Amino acid sequence: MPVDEFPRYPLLFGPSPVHPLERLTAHLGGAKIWAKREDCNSGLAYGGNKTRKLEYIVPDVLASGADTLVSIGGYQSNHTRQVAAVAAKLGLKARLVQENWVNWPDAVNDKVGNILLSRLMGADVRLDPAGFDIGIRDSWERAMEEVRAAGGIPYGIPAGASEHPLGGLGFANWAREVASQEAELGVHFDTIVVCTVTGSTHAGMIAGFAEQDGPRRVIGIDASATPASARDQVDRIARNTAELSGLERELRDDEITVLEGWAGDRYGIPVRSTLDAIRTSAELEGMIIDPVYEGKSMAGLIDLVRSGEIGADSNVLYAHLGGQPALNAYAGAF
Ligand code: 1AC
Repeated sequence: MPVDEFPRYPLLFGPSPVHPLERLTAHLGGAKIWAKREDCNSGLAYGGNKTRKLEYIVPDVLASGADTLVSIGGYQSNHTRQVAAVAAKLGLKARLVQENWVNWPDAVNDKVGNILLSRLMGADVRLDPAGFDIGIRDSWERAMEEVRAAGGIPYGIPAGASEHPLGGLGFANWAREVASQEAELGVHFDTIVVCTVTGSTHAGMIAGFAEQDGPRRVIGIDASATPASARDQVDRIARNTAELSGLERELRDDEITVLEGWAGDRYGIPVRSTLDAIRTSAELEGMIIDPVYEGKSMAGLIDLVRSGEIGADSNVLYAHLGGQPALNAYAGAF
């Protein structure tokens, strides 16, 4: 069934803004760069990419009769913060497993930023010592059991909502939104640059753009530092989402591009190019990006434009996914 026929619970202000990054474009001296801002997409706890995905999951939550959303991420998970916000908005409880995904020495890493916001919104936040993994976790399944044992009705949302069967639809719809914004602006974005970790943001875009005509590359920049698993996950979710949303052909392998080289050695640990990209974006555009996701995808974009891999005649749309609430946990890096 086409994506616009799926039930959707509105959580966004409307289409997220698209605007040119003129000083960054001039600085790099190549392709024209624009941004589409999921960091300004909603009034729910600063919004972000997961809020868009949750629009398609909430109808299923409401139909299930659940009273508790159960989700998982790192201490500085944007996803769990957005789940906490949606739970607050719906009058549900949130039980969050916050794993120690990033061995980051800042003493307030488990106290400020995303995790602080989740606590403020009344979520039951439990720290777990397990390290980074994008797959389905026992701790998350145990949390659901515990909610059940206490008489609650859990609704499980996996990390990044990515392994959820409806997790790709939000960004399949994003692709449609881009097409109508292109018509309004009179521009065609031949290249999309997006950060990839758990995969459903990137995968949804691939499935959504596959319905449209016109040459377009969707370049996922790996920030997981486990690019083989990230690529497998993007591939699988893109194909599932394409099938779910009625694409009448198989996706081609060349539609699934995950580039590595900007993640450093570990998820969540910024490297020199990450910090440079954060400063460049802040100093030239006043656009705040973060050390875990957008700092890495922006570093990729900068190198691809400078090297000419993205040609000077391109119009590039940079997907800002809204990771910046984690910044305070990284004060030591600056
Ligand atoms: C990893 C899913 C992810 C988050 O915010 O927890 N982006």
